[in-house]
Amino acid sequence: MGKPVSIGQYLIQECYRRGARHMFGVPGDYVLEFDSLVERGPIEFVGMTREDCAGLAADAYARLRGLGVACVTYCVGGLSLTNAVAGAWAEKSPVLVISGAPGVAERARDPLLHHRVRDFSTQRDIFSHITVAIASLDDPATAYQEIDRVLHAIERYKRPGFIELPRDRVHEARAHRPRLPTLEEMTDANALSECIAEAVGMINRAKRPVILADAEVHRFGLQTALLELAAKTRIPVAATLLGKSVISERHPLYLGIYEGAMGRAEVQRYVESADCLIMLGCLMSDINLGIYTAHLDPDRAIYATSEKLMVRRHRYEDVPFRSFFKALLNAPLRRRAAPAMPKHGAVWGRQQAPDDSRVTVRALFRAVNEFLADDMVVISDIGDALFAAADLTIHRRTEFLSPAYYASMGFAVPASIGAQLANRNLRPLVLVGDGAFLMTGMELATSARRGLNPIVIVLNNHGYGTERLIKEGPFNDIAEWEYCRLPELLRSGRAFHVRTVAELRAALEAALRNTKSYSLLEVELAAGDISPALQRLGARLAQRVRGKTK
Ligand SMILES: Cc1ncc(C[n+]2csc(CCOP(=O)(O)OP(=O)(O)O)c2C)c(N)n1
Ligand SMILES: [Mg+2]
Repeated sequence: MGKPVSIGQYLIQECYRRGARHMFGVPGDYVLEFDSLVERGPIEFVGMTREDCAGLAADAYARLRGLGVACVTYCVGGLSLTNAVAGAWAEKSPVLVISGAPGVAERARDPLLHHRVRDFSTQRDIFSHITVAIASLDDPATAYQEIDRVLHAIERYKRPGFIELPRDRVHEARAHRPRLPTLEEMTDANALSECIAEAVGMINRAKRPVILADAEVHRFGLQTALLELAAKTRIPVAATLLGKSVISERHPLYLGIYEGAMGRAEVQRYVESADCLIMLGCLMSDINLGIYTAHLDPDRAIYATSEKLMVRRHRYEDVPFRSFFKALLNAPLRRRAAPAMPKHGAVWGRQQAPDDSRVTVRALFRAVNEFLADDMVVISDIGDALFAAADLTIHRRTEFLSPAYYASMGFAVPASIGAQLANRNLRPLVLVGDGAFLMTGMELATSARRGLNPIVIVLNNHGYGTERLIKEGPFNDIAEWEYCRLPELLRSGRAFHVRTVAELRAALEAALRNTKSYSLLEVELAAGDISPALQRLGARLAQRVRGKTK
């Protein structure tokens, strides 16, 4: 502190201090000066083919490391990022967008500089709707505080933030002394002790409490605390679809995915009959709540997130999620007898289909479930790739990533790049529909360039299967690619065309051995072959689309 560093250097330094070792982006003249500063510093610039893909990679990176950074040029780059940033907002992912901008001096006569839309502030105005904090570093006197303010807000709410850096401010420098409040300073101690007393009384009185854990436990890095809480009290834990793998799915106290009537009946029964439901970091989204088939009674619930803290009908202000979690862990909660847990049925069938039979969704997911290894992170795109994956058993915690709430197609392939760069010990297993692959699958070019080795399974059911289920029509047909020729085009990678169960097994084994490049498995499925989870969801969605909801 105190030593003047330039605005650009300070921005890089603060991103690095918060865990970023990579920045994802595409260069452009308004950001080149900053890009070249990044190049000389400790953060590696990862060039992607498109800005939206850079945003998705930064999102996955953020979910695994606590901060992901996308760095792009003015408007043409930034505005292409908005959908990815909207997803990061909706699903609480701490992404920082850094956009270059015309220099402050260049704007004096209001010129029509290239990439400008309406006003020089238009890009900022748009981002102000989808980020938790924005700043334009026009004024060197306040730039450092502004950087801190945005990064602090991202960290506090696990939502994206946006910083615009005019190209003539990158090397400006001023001395500065920013100071941000600590967690203790943000916490109202009286409110905390009162709410903990109420929560503890309720939990200790309960005969059958259940914890329902969701994405915020993951985003705030509280997975170990969650395990301790469960181990200490022996309260069983269910997860939501968005929070899937927040706890190892092999943990003895793990109940399964709760998603109202969309999920497994035994999990629904167990969770909904609890006399105290401790909801930690839950997003009350339609998919998480099984298209609102969930029956969760607020009179029996403790509801804690970074934005709201309720014990039954009582609301407590100024108690950050992390403070509540820590205090609950240290509170005098009683230890219970080991609970009777519901038995998990064999979702994918006891036996694999015969070798020469055609691959079905069931056979595919059964094989993938067995194939999963400890060092894999499963990344599911929207479509049956996600719904079927709900029933995969994830071995360790935080090894399942998906856009299960915002549900924007095209997440998985770019996200696999962010995930693998966030943790080089993880091997991504990407599950993606043919429709979603057409959107962003070409980003495999970046995986190839960087020698990454994801195993990408394309579920080729010849079109928008999920949509077909809701309403069939020619708009659900898509182009048929020769997926297996991608390695030829990209001059790297291996590809396998899979039609039978035997071919599936052989391709998975070969992919596992191919550690040097990506492997792509095009799995040929019959149109109309869908997972049981999607069958339930599709029926429900179709009712809603037609306006018939109960
Ligand atoms: C960006 C985006 N556009 C459109 C949709 C609407 N949508 C939801 S699922 C789906 C079809 C997905 O097709 P595919 O990836 O082949 O998976 P499948 O449903 O066949 O399993 C579409 C078009 C969306 N979710 N996101
Ligand atoms: Mg499809």
